[in-house]
Amino acid sequence: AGIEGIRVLRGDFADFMLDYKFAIDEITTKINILREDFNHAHEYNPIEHINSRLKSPESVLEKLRRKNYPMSLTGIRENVLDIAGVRVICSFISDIGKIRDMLAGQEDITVLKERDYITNRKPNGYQSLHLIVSIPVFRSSHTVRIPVEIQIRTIAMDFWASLEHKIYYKYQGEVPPSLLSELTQAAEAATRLDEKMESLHRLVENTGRGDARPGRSESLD
Ligand code: 0O2
Repeated sequence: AGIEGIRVLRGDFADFMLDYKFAIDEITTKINILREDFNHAHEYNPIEHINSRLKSPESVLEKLRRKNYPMSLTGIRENVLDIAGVRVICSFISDIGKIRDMLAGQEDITVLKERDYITNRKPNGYQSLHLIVSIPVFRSSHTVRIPVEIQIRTIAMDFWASLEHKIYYKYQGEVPPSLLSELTQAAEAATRLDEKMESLHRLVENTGRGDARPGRSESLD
């Protein structure tokens, strides 16, 4: 990791990284609460699953070097905003905005940055809503605000992104143009599938919840 990198890795680095682990724990808990509460209130679950990852010290240092950020804990804290990453996979496109608003509206969450790659998809076809938020982490001796990158996308968007990621790494960034064009087409197919699922979902929702289920009375809804 280089001499400076090794110096950074020593000492307070483990403690520094713990802040991000705790921030992931907090955001994950918040999302799990929203999932359970939403399900309780609406008998509908907008979240398929949640993943999280803590960036490895090696990739933190690699990013510092690549982007020429200062090699210090402050340099990392201020510039590398995706050390804590949480990915929320939703059932339908319309769930993405709901989850975003429910998180962004919480008092202790501050939205630092937002990138909407759904309205403005990337040229390769990548779609996802990215939020960089900050959240207070209460340690035994102090409180600190920690950035967390939250990616919110549908199952189809996630399916595409994970395959694209594998292909990109396999070709070490030099993906043959024909494959790139096939991938863009696959992204369009994913969008069509999402749109179809969204319209089916609306149709089912509008059919009248509970009507088709035996033993349920109107007044319970
Ligand atoms: P990993 O291993 O997932 O963390 P920066 O993060 O500062 O370099 P930027 O532009 O601020 O770049 O971030 P951006 O583009 O909003 O989001 C970066 C992350 O989004 C990536 O993290 C990926 O997880 C995901 N992402 C962005 N574009 C693509 C894409 O074209 N294909 C796929 N599969 N994922 C994408 P990392 O750090 O690259 O990787």
